[in-house]
Amino acid sequence: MTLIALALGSNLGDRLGNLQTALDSLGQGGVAITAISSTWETPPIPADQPVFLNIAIAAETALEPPELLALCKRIEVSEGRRPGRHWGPRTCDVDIIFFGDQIIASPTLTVPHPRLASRAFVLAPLAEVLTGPLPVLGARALKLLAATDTTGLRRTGLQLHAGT
Ligand code: A4P
Ligand code: MG
Repeated sequence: MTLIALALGSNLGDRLGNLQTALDSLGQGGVAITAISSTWETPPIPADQPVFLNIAIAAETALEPPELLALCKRIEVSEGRRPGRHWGPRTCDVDIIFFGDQIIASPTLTVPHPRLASRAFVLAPLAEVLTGPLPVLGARALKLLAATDTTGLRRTGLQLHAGT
């Protein structure tokens, strides 16, 4: 089993429902969720689209990285995500942040996620599920978060749960 961290985001439709469905599908697909962050409302980047709901999870899986990526992409498609513009609005985005302490640089998969350290919408939820030094990077998520722009970031009272 490998310890992994995923970041999920939604800014179209039933955002909370989309995220919960993604958690259910991850569970059914071989991802055993061990921690789920609070649900955060985050200003969109770029700004000309609806506000996002973002969460992070920690989990264990026996899947290999390409299998996990395929699962993430299947979930995005099954949630009705259509090909759109880069960084554009989406019903559901599932990104692999860490896969154990592996460094992966293939044409289809980059881990740790390349924009992790500059993104408050990833780091704020991540800091709740990975409190210690992060894999590969060594720094704590909270420390990295302090160097980012956290304007408009808001923890909602909504809590998601691991699927049944
Ligand atoms: N890919 C490579 N590495 C990874 C990885 N670690 N995890 C490849 C997942 N996928 C990875 O992704 C394009 C391709 O990246 C995949 O087919 C996969 O082979 P995509 O999800 O189809 O496209 P995208 O999401 O538009 O591009 P990208 O670069 O992944 O964008 P990000 O970094 O996911 O950013 N603002 C707020 N507030 N909250 C958000 O969640 N998200 C984005 C998307 C932009 N702005 C946002 C948010
Ligand atoms: Mg993505």
